[in-house]
Amino acid sequence: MAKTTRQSSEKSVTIHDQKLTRGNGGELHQIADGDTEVLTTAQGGPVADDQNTLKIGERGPTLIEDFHFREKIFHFDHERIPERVVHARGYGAHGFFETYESLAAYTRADIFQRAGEKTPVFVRFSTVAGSKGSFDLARDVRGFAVKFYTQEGNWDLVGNNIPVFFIQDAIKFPDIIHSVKPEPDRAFPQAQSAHDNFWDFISLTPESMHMIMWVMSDRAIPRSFRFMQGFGVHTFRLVNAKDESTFVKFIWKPKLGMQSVVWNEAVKINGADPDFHRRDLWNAIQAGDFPEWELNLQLFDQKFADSFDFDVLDPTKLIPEEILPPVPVGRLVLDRMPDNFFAETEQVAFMTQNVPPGIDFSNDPLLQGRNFSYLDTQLKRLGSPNFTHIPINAPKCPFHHFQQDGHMAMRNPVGRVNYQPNSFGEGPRESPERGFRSFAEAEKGQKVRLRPESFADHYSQARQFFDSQTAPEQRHIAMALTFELSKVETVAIRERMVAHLLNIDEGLAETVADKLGMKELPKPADAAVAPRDDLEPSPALSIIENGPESFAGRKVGVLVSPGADASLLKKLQTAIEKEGAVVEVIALKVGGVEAADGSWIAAKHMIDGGPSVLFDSVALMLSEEGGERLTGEAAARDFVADAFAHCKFIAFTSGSIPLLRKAGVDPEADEGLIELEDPKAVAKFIESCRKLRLWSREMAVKL
Ligand code: HDE
Repeated sequence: MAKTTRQSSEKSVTIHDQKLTRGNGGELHQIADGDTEVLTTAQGGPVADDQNTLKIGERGPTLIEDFHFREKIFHFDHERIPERVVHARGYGAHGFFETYESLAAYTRADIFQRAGEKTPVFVRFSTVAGSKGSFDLARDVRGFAVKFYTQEGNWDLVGNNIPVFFIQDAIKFPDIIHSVKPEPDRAFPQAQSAHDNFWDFISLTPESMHMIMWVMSDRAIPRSFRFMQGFGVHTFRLVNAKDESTFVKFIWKPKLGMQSVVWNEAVKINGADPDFHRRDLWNAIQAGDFPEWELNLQLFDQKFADSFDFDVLDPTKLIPEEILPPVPVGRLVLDRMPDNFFAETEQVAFMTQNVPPGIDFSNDPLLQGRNFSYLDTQLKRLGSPNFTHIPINAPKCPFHHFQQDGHMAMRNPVGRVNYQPNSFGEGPRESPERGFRSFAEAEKGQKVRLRPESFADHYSQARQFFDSQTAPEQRHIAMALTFELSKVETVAIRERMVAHLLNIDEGLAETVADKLGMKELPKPADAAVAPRDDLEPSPALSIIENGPESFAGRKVGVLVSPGADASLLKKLQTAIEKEGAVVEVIALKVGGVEAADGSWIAAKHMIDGGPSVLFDSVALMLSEEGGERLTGEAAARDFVADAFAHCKFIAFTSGSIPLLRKAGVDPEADEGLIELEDPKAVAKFIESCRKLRLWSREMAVKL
């Protein structure tokens, strides 16, 4: 038996200016002095020892009487709440919405009455399929949920970064989600649609084809939450004080323009930084570079709805901006991160049915179904009907009702009267004037389970979306479909998908079939309505056509070696920062390098920890000797080869040429490689960076 050795007395140690005391077994205790708070139990009892359980003798059994230990472990055991069944992985921020002009002609919603009015908001971005701990750059739809704390109650605009959806009726939601989630017997793949079940369901669901074009496009691999659009998806209604209704579609447009990554890059980012998107939002907000979006409305009346090519209640269709131009009505600014992720981002409860007076629903069957689901899901996740008592969910305007009691009730009514009508003259009353009045739409018809015929054209807008993409974007769609279907083991599913693609674009179908190694093309899928070829392309649907005009908000990775030119680096850094972008330095050692002039260049990453996929552009600032040295480093060669393959702009010093060559990159290959020979080259580099990527290189690198 090991012998217990009791140390003679407790010793004091100082670690990072903190005075700690060593206990009997050498464990460290942080002991309160006059200035610090005393650690307590949740019941408020002061704690003497937080390092050791209560035992009989030093090496004896633990006592059940140890209430401090019991409470600590009990609480820990219950720390998790169920993750969201969809959109589990998310990241949120606080901010405000500023109304540009009064929209009183269209809506009596208080938030839209006064120009310049600022309304507090909380926004949560998310992926859909992956669980809470999955990686950020999955190929997936992104949630874009906004909670406006208006003066007349919370308004939740629970949207996505894609304006259409997979299904037309809410009853199919559990099926589509089951199909994309990990397969139930094997519990994989995580956060990926590239598997049999998903494509099996999709290939049997023609109404998904429009959405599939979006999900296979670069929209599903955004560079940042800050560079993506958001959409309310459904047609909603605005209702004015005279109870007149106008249909509306909601669109968020990022001030910094749109940007996505390429798939090969996404795969590598997931390994290098699974938190890429949340880190990006955190860093931008902490640096005071507050992301902004404009809220745009597409407003239309019944006459437009009747004349439009598709049913405005069908959530698999959009209204092209060229046909119905969106009107900017306000801006959203995110300027503060939550103090606590769990309290706010995890516990926030968005609900489509949270609409203030003046905003109303349409009969879109998906929206109608959502209005049921979101309330229900909060009870499961947050565990009590009192989830509105949690500060992030509570309205910020006065509220009065007779709801009471239940688990975790935090606000309890005072006084005798908890009902109405009552004759004691107490408590709140209804207000027909101020209160929510549903738009009095006339409805008639038989009770049926039927899909309207006006929802039956599943291919025309899918084709229009594909036709509206630039050549590189079309290539990306073909490559994404090929990649995803290559992971599908059942050949019949691949064939069924190609049969659908034939109804969208023959060239696309042929490319995918060829890349899948299919010997012959299947027959086109049966279409309930023949796909149209007369829809004009809509340039608004392309990311590349709607990129930013500046490089602001982006990031340059600068690889340095010992002996680098510190003054050139300074010039480059100043120019990049003037553009509103950020520089991060990468070196062989994270400590940094000594520059040619003897100064010290600090690095943020060591080369293995800072691959070029984390940056929008790169600069190689290597000395002659340093350049040679780095040719022997696999991570340095990957840094260059990836930046080139991902069509990034690359600035380089002459000392970097050996590394470029070793990575298989000809320094004169194209105009995206910019040698930093003179100060003018810095300006040229920045100007190039504004284009984000040199897409013309893509065919040469054949990603
Ligand atoms: Fe959701 N969705 N959804 N959804 N959804 C949820 O609610 C649901 C749909 C969206 O950051 C859940 O609180 C049904 C479309 C976002 O917390 C759940 C249907 C759009 C978020 C739910 C849809 C969305 C959710 C899970 C088909 C874009 C995350 C957790 C009828 C317009 C919100 C929760 C956040 C979350 C149900 C379809 C967006 C289960 C039944 C279409 C952004 O209630």
